[in-house]
Amino acid sequence: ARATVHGYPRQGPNRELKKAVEGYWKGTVTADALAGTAAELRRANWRELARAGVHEVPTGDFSYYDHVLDTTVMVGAIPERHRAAVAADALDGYFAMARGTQDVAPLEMTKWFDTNYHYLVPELGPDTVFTADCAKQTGELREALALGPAARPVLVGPVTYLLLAKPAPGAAADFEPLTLLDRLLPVYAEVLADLRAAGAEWVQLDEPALVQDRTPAELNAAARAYGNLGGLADRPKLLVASYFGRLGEALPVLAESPVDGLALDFTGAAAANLEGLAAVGGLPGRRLVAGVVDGRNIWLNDHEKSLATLGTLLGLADRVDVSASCSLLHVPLDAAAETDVDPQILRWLAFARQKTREIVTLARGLAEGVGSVAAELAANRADLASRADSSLTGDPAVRARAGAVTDADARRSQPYAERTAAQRAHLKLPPLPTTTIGSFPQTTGLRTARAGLRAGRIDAAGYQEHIRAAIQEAISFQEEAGIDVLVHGEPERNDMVQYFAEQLSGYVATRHGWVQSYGTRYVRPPVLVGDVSRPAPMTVGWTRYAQSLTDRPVKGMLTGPVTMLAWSFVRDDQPLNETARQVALALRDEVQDLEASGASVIQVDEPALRETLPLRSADHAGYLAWATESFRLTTSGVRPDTQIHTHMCYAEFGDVVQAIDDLDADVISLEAARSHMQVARELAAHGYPREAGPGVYDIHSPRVPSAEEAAALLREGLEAIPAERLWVNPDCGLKTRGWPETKASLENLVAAARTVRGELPPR
Ligand code: THG
Ligand code: ZN
Repeated sequence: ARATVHGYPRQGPNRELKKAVEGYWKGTVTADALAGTAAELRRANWRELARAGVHEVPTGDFSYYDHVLDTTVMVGAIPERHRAAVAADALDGYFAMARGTQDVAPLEMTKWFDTNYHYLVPELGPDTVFTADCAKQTGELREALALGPAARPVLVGPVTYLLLAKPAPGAAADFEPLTLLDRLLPVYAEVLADLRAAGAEWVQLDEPALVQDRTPAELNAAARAYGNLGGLADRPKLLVASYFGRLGEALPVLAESPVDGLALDFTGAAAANLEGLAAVGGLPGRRLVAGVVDGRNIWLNDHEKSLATLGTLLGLADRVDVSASCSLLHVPLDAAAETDVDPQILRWLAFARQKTREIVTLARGLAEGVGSVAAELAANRADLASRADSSLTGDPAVRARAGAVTDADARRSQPYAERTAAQRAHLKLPPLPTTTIGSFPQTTGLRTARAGLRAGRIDAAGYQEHIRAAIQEAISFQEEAGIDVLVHGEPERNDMVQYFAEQLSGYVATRHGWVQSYGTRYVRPPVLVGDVSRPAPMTVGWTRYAQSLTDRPVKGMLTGPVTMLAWSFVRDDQPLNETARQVALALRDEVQDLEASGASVIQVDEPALRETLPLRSADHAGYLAWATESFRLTTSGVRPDTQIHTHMCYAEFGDVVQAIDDLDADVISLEAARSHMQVARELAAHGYPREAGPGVYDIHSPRVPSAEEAAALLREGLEAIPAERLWVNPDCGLKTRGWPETKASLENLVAAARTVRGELPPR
């Protein structure tokens, strides 16, 4: 048995890659310097892995921006609108596809399965012509081989690549990219031949799309793809990898195909792959790469359990190697960098570096017997026991409270139809009320103040002065602009999940635990370590301060329990729904404190509700049940005349529209400007009975919408939703925008609302 990994964090210990790429965009780093930094980061990873005892290192997993975009380049599927830029300069063309330019829109970005990583969506049509461009893959393979270790190129597999694509502009909306498979396979064949010529013994083809529900036609395509590639004469050995769950009906398809090995996920519920593998008679004469170390959460591996799984697997394949379940891209680099985390807790955590050592230990234990790793196993047992026995993870008061929750606790005291009248009487808003989603521009002044506070250049009082000034500015602007329901603008929050996690007991925040979210953007997901409670109010002070500056209602702003889990590393020692319930109860206290301090409108955002939907439809109902219950538990302790808002950041929500209704929020704001109020029509078609604010201002671009444009969208919205239930707001928060365009856009939004109010029939 040998140790390997599917992929490694790309950014470097101090996010050197982010700095180099952003420097290149600004013009302060040359293309040569960027290439040099990137090559050095790759070499450092390979050296680190080889020194740790990894026998076969991955190559091609590195990316300047995104590995799916790299695959688009590899197969030559450059969209028509980007071809001139790519022809003029490959690197600038690459970034043009990723970020767009003045003249052309970028590729769309979306979530990589159920992770917090975003990839760039390939655009394919009936006219797409594929051509092989192997330079990146063969170049990186040669670099790694020159350093010494065995190396295995990792590619996005052809079936997953096509399943992740969308119809190109101009193609029919129902065009299925998978129909291009026969055209794509010869290009993969060429890449494989080139990689073999460059020295690859093995090549890994990633097919995570096969852990989702797949139709017989899609499974048939997978069988054809691997029948074809496996049958090539001039090819390296093929390792097909799947992860993020169990393969189910796709497992026999892959096991029967003429490939030389499979890499399977055996963590969590994907342990079902073990029975699946046994059911097909294993992989006699072939290689199995066993993903027994969780590649997307940060908890220590249970070595005894993993060795038991590996022992069983030994009987099911010719050769069993050890890896993480998926690329280590989804975890931070090094837990040892976290000098502020309680050492008692730190010993339970494994980031990429620690996971690599775990994999090496397990491979050695499997190859040479457990006696060869006795010390490591003893330490692992002690670390696990220290977590199981720790008083840091359990809070009897929290458990008692969560255990006593009843169905009634998660229900408002009055149904929507009754409480809406109370809210109208209480709030006295005009028809088509205007509001914003919550955040206002995070200026460099604010960011400098936050950095200054961290570095000790300014003290807490000085920092609070900055925040107060920002709130004053936000309130006076909104009053002048004539907005009806105001926000304080969230100047005190960097990342909202991080902000709340830092204040809740049971959560641990990291300082250096960066994980790539998209391109050069990273997040530091906090860790849910123990039972969650709220030692003190988290937002009440700032909201009350904002309310003291105005007679108009100021919305309280919170992040909901589902999103607090989705963007964190979650506990693996209790079911997700229990953690969700604890977070919901902590947030419920905040909601009630906001109400007690005078807030009559409170917004609880759930941008991650849709993206956290399980990959298999059989698991949807169970997830949506606890997700909606935890939202209602958060929001249902208020008076009938207190209005609960929620917000979600996307336009596609067909598969969760019933769940949105089940949240029982009074008002929902959604993205809609780009799709011309499509969501308003979908809500109406569903019979959604509550108030809604489909966005009339696309905040994803600095463009200022005119008042006429916003009014036109509003009239479209009115065709689906009656005036007494329609709100006027932007698509999303304004954190990433600048003040000048924000002010101009919101003034136009208010003007549009006034114009359209004037067109309403008298009541
Ligand atoms: N917070 C968290 N996860 C998220 C989002 C979020 N996942 C989905 C989506 N939003 C991802 N979007 C972004 C947008 C911007 C940044 C990261 C993810 C970003 N990051 C800064 C950077 O890399 O320079 C660092 C931010 C910081 O200092 O914390 O700009 O909103 N949790
Ligand atoms: Zn949003």
